[in-house]
Amino acid sequence: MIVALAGGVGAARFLQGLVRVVEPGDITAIVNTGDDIELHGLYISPDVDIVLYTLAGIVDEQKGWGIKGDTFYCLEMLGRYGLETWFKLGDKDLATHIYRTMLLRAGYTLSQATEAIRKALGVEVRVIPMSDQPVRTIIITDKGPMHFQEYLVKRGARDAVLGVRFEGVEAAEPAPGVLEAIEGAEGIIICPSNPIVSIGTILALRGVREALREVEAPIVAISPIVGGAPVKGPADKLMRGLGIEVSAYGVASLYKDFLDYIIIDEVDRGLRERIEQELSIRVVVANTLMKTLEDKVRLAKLAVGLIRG
Ligand code: FO1
Repeated sequence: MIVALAGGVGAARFLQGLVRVVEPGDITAIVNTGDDIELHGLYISPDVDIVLYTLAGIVDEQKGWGIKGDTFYCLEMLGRYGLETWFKLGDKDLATHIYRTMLLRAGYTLSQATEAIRKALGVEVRVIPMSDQPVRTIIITDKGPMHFQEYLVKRGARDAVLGVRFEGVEAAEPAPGVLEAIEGAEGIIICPSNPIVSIGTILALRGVREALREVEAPIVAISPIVGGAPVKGPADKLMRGLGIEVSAYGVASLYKDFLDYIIIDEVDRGLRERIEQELSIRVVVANTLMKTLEDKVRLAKLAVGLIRG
């Protein structure tokens, strides 16, 4: 089994390549749920949905989230009732959130609800939300603490970041199967996701970092930072806010206690020696931008090649 630690868009794009290199049934994706939010009485799990929609072939490829060709009539109507509409929930997307919320109210755990959605969408990759208990990523800014989606989507990541808090993480457990998947993995891939609020959340769960340190299987990360900037999202602002160098070196430093290999982009070739010498992580230089399906497959082949030797 190949295990992938995943956030949203970057991870989902990488997984599109991975399913063409490894049997989908031999892949387990452990997905961040720190971004989850309740809006309009519905439970929304953005990263889980991004991964599921992408693997089901129904994602809006341009945006990387939501369902392609979706309409927004429900949201428009909610706006007429004076409700907040900054989080763009499409009509089809809303069906997922209604279904998930129904299942949760009926007593399903988040991982059981995710499994039901996965099956209905015909996704063969095993997708596990990182925890069945709530963990909320709170960004501490100069305007006060706020939910990650409020920081990113509502306020466009414009506030100065002073810190990050994972509310509830002490009480939360990794979801059933998370530690077992890591312990029994043939190899582990840290997807090109935000190292603070996507992968960092998963690593903050009790026992996850320890399991990664102890596992014998190779662990490979793909840097989401290319040429000093994230391919997508606010990783630079968050890393800078926490005093972490915004580079592939900075990413590697966050994983240095368990990582065997990091794949960095050709433009970052100059960081190779520093990462290898200071952090003792082997560096592979490649084109990491995933524009076409061929790019995704090539990157997945490289990562799997490092695992399989
Ligand atoms: N991202 C946005 O930038 N704007 C949105 O309005 C938005 C809506 C949305 C709805 C459903 C969903 O599953 C994801 C959505 N996202 C939106 C993406 C999401 O907020 C972030 O990309 C992830 O949480 C980051 O990992």
